[in-house]
Amino acid sequence: MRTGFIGIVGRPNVGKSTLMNSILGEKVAITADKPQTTRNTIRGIYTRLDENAGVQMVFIDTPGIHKPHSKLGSYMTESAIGTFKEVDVILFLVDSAMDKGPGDRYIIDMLQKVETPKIAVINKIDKMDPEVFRQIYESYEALGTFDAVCGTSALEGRNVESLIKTIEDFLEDGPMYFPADMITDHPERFIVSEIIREKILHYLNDEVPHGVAVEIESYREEEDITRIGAVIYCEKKSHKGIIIGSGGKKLKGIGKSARLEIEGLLGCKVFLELWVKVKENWRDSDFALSNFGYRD
Ligand SMILES: Nc1nc2c(ncn2[C@@H]2O[C@H](COP(=O)(O)OP(=O)(O)OP(=O)(O)O)[C@@H](O)[C@H]2O)c(=O)[nH]1
Ligand SMILES: [Mg+2]
Repeated sequence: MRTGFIGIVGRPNVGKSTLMNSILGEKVAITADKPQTTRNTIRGIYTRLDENAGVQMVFIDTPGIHKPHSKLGSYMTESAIGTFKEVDVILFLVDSAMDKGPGDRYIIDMLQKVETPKIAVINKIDKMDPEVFRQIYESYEALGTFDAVCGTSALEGRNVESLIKTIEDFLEDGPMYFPADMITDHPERFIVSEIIREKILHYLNDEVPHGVAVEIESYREEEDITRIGAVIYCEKKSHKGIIIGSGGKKLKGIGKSARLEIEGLLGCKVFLELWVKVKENWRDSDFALSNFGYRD
């Protein structure tokens, strides 16, 4: 059986989490049309059992690599870069925006120093002019840094199968790391807190969601319902007001859409209670970061 760990790295917002979900055929990582959505490394397991040769790929979706402005940002970028040497294959994702701008160049320079097999994945081909795609494709081939170059649409699932085949070529025989039916090894509580954070990212704009952390305070599984209490921490009093919204409307919307998705995940009825609290500058507090799980 061919098995291995595959790191998905790149600038923020290029579609790393969407690609991992598309490969898995299930949503494990949250996604949003905003940079710096993913904050931790998120593992997703793809297993295919064949009679002769099965495969298990453990994907590690990472935070977008960016110039950090807080301790949280440093943690995010460091945890992404830290995967380079821990995996068997690296997928470097790009899109057409800022093709090989300073952000991409910075990552490529680092990747050049790493021996691990590397695949450049040009994502979002669904909204790319074929000529632009051809140019980006050829420029990545010409770099000589990558062992293969692919184009995908993670959103539409285009070329995802062929990317899986390409990854397979770089894997060697090895042990199965996880049971065949396991899709992630993160606890449900973590996924639940991420779903709530995703809805906040979807409902709110500007700097508010970037300063939000979600902590699950209580989690009680009863016979026919799971009761979850979560605190949404934000950095400013004014942000608290925005999250709650007039007459509590925003928070209600966030809570309802989170609850519906959590019910789908857990397969049971969910009672979700949300509170909003202010914790000033938590993104630069070592104590808060480790409480929220943003430190090792
Ligand atoms: N059109 C198009 N949009 C895509 C594609 N893949 C991802 N997106 C969109 O791009 C946005 C960012 O996707 P994410 O998967 O959250 O990106 P990411 O690289 O994980 O972002 P960070 O976690 O912030 O680093 C979302 O709005 C996705 O729906 C694609 O193939 N085509
Ligand atoms: Mg992501």
